[in-house]
Amino acid sequence: MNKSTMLRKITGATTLTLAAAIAATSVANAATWRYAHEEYDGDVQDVYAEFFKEYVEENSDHQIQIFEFGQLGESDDIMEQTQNGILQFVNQSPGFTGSLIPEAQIFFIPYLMPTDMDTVVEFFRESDAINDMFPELYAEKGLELLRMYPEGEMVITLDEKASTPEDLQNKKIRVMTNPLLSATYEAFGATPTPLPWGEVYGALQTNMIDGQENPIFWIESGGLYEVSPNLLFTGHGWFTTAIMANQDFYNDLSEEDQELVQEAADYAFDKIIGHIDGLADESLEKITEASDEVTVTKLNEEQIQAFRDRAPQVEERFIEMTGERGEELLNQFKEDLKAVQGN
Ligand code: 6CS
Repeated sequence: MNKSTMLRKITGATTLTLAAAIAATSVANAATWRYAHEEYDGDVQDVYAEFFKEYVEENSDHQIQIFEFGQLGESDDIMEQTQNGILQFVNQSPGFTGSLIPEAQIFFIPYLMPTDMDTVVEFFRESDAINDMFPELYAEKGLELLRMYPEGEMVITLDEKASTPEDLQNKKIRVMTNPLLSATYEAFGATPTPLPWGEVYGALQTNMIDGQENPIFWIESGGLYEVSPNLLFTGHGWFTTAIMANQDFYNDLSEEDQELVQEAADYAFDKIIGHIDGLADESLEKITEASDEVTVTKLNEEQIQAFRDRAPQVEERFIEMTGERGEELLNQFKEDLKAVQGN
């Protein structure tokens, strides 16, 4: 064997060994990350999760395994599993996180958020309260907050038509399990009934409760209109949600993987904004086509004012519950809102 053949053989062998070593490392580094959310196939949180998965899988060797509502329990269960490190990612809404992080209840101060979708979206993109202050609050609970995003405007559904706070007297309205949302419905004149999601349809069907609130797409996809057919548009808030990671898991990721996760969250955010655009109108159309029983009441400005007049007491309750930090967050929230509303 001449010298150059020998050299080629050695170099070839080294290259092969190196390639095998690199392949082995990348397989060893390729992980399957578990991600749970609170909704069903094709709902907003599921669409977000699918876009997140698509980005991660197209841009790395990692895989995302998505768990939908019910596969691992209720919303509080998937949060606990994430805090314990069993899950790497969880999508949980402030409606439930509010019992863990009281400041997250800010989304339940009625009439704080505008109704116009473009303004709401710009607020989520630009707000310092959302993008700088909230991550610190979540970090205290071992959570890396990746993104907060809106799902749709809140609509009340009832057993009877209603248009005033007086009409809500003695109505048992299901709320998500945070105390401030109960304060909102007390202020609106109703009797709030906190329940986890899994119990809502049955409770409406058996008249244990008289109504509930949710965005229209969810009222349609969950068939809530079948058992709670009178829709009331009060314009009092948006259903907001949040995607986060277990913080120890996130901190142990390489810089490259942390960037990948952040980029995936941003990619899914842009996609979900496109997805929710027009979704409420489409869902309302499906509902009215599917049922003759459904009534739709959209309050006018004067009627809305009767509900809005009751918002200050809820804001006071928020400050009582959260102290100086909550007040600081609220001030920043309002400043950020003013900035986007001015545009
Ligand atoms: O009302 C609820 O509890 C549920 N609503 C929506 C829109 N998503 C998940 C949540 O659990």
